[in-house]
Amino acid sequence: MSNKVALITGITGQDGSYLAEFLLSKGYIVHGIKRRASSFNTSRIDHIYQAPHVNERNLILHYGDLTDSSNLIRIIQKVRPDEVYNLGAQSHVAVSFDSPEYTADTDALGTLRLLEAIRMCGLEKTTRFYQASTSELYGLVQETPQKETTPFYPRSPYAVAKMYAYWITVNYRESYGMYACNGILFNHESERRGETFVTRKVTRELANIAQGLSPCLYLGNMDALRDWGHAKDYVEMQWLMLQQETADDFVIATGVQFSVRQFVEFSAAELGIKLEWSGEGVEEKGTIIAVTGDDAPGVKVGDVVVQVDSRYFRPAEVETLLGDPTKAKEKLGWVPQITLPEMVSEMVASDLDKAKRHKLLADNGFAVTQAKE
Ligand code: NDP
Ligand code: GDR
Repeated sequence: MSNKVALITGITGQDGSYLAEFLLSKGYIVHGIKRRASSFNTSRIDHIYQAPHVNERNLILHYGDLTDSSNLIRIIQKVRPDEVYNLGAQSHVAVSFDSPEYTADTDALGTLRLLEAIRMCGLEKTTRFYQASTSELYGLVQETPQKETTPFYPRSPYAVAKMYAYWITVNYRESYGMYACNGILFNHESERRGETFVTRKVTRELANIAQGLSPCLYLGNMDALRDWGHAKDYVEMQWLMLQQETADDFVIATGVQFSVRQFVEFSAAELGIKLEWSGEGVEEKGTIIAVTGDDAPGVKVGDVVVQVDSRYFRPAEVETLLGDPTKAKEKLGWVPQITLPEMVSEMVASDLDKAKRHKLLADNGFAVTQAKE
C-alpha cells in the first residue's frame, strides 16, 4: 500500500469521486478541493466522507476555488502533494457559450494558477501533475480516428479554454522539468454523471417517463457521434499516467462510436421500450411501437416520448468524435473493462431505481419536484 499524498481539484464531480475511491483503495491520503455552495454539494463522495473530528483521516476536504490563486497556494503549501489531479472545471460545453469568461477563468487560468502554486511552493521537481484534457480539443475533426498527434480545432469556449490548459501543462513540463501530463479523455459516463450531460439526461428522463413521472424527453442534435466509455475505467488511467518513468500525453478512448439517437434507443430498450423515429430536424420524434416487461408501466404504444427541441442546439457543434487509444494500450496497458451496453444497463437501472422511489412518494401524496434542463 502507498502512503502517497494526492490532491484532487473537482473531487465532488463524477471523475473526482471515482478517483478518490480508487486512490484510497491504493492507500493514498487524499485531499480534495470543494467549492463553497449554498447547499451541500458532496453527494458523490458522502459515502467516503470523514468528518473533521475523526482521527487519522485519509480523506480531507478543503474549501477552495480554481479562480482564487491565494487559496490554491495555501492548500498546496499545507498539503505538499506527491500528485495533483486537476479535474476541476466548468465542464459543460453548452454552458460555456453562456458563461465564456467564467469558463476561461476556471478551466484555462485555473490550470495556470495551480501549476504556479506548485512552482511557488518549490514543488515543481517533486509533485506530479495530471491535467484533465479532452477530446473536445479536436472539435472540427482534422483526422479520424483522433490520436495524440491529430491537430486541435476547438469549437466552444470550453474547448478553447481547455486548449490553453493543455498547452500550459506542456509548457511547464518543458520549461521547468515538471512531471506534467495531459490525459486527452473522450466522453466517459456513469450513474454519477451530471444530470445535464446527454447520456444521464436520457437515462434519467426515460426512467421518469417509464414510471409516468414525465411526458417527454427533449433533446438537441441526436446525430452527434461520440466515443463513450465508463468513468471508473478512465480514472485508473489518470493515475497510471502519473506512475510512468517520464511524463507524456495520452488519448483515452474506446475506439467505438455511437450516435445520441442510438444511445436513446439502447436506454429505451433497457426499459422494455421499442421506439420508431419519424420526421427530421426539429420535427424529429421518437414514438413507442412496443412496450414489454414491467419497467415501463407509465407509457403505452403510440406515445411520443422523444422530441427535438432546437433550444438544445449549440452555436457550434462537435458532430463526431472517435478516439484511437493505441498509445495508451501499448504504454499504459489500457483495456477498458466496462462496455457501452453494460454502462447503459447500469445507468438505466440506477435512474429507474430513483424514479420508482419518486413514484412511490408521489403515489402516497409526497410528490417530489425534480430539476430539469
Ligand atoms: P464534473 O462537471 O462532474 O465535475 C467538475 C468538478 O469541478 C466538480 O467537482 C465541480 O464542483 C468542480 N468545479 C467547477 N468549477 C470549479 C471552480 N471554479 N473551482 C474549483 N472546482 C470547480 O466533471 P467530470 O467529473 O465529468 O470531469 C472531470 C474533468 O475532466 C473536468 O475538467 C472535465 O472538463 C474533464 N473531462 C471530462 C470528460 C467526461 O466525459 N466526463 C471528458 C474529458 C475531460 P461542484 O461539484 O461544486 O460543481
Ligand atoms: P459533450 O457532452 O458536449 O460531448 O462534453 P454532452 O453529453 O453535453 O453532449 C454530447 C452530444 O450530445 C448532444 N446533445 C445534447 N447534449 C446535452 N447536454 N443535452 C441535450 O439535450 C442534447 N441533445 C443532444 C450535444 O450537442 C453533443 O453533441 C462532454 C463533457 O463532459 C466535457 O467536459 C468533456 O470534455 C467532453 O464530454 C469530452
